[in-house]
Amino acid sequence: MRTIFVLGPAGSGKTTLTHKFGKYLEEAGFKVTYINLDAAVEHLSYEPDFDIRNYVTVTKLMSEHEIGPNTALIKSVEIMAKYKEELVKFFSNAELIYDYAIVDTPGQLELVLFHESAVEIIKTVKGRACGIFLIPTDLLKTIRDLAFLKLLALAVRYRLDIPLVTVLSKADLAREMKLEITEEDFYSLALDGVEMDLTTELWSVLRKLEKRQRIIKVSSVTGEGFDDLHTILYEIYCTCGDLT
Ligand SMILES: Nc1nc2c(ncn2[C@@H]2O[C@H](COP(=O)(O)OP(=O)(O)O)[C@@H](O)[C@H]2O)c(=O)[nH]1
Ligand SMILES: [Mg+2]
Repeated sequence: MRTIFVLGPAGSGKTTLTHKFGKYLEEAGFKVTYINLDAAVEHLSYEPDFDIRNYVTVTKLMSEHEIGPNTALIKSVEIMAKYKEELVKFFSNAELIYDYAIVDTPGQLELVLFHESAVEIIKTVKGRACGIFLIPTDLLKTIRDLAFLKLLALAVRYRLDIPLVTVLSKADLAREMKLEITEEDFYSLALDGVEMDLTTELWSVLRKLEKRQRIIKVSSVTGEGFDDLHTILYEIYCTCGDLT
């Protein structure tokens, strides 16, 4: 079984992609299981086979402990980690039945990245896991946005230590979108007020990324890019050896 963590900033389309890409894989003949790790979500468009809300919900934490949403979100991730064994059990049963497990992660990316408990959950399936990192079209307006989000994708990969496919989500919202950064484009940011030393250092990282990392455009509304996404995921699993 291949486990795909769907990651990205709040509102980037994680839940919708989990649902639609899952259906796409099912229509292609694969057996897919859906996992929801978002304890704050109220409505899901798909039916999860494992739902963290059976163990913890942010709404309940807020009323039981009389705490605000941010404290409750952090607490929910800590509580989630206590149910790690349930998830491990779920994965080992699912392993025998399904080809793919798609994991919808908490709305806020920082909950996944900043809290060891969330990273621990990903580590339980590490080795057979990969991630899809969503950059929503509506967040991409300038070269600086693009550079920042590419560097963020790299930081996410470093933090979670799993292979990561970077995807431009909601591609149906903009037909023309430049996804490559040239040296000239990047250095023009220095004219725009970004410190030259920082520009030079970041460019040396980005230059290598530009060669290696292809961003694919995906829309969960039109299904655009799903074939490409599937191919790239397939390649990741092949190059990483036997992850099944
Ligand atoms: N146009 C468009 N909207 C999308 C797409 N994917 C998600 N959305 C919308 O973006 C909003 C946030 O999506 P959601 O899946 O809940 O994001 P999440 O917070 O990352 O789970 C919702 O209103 C979705 O209908 C897409 O591919 N195209
Ligand atoms: Mg969501």
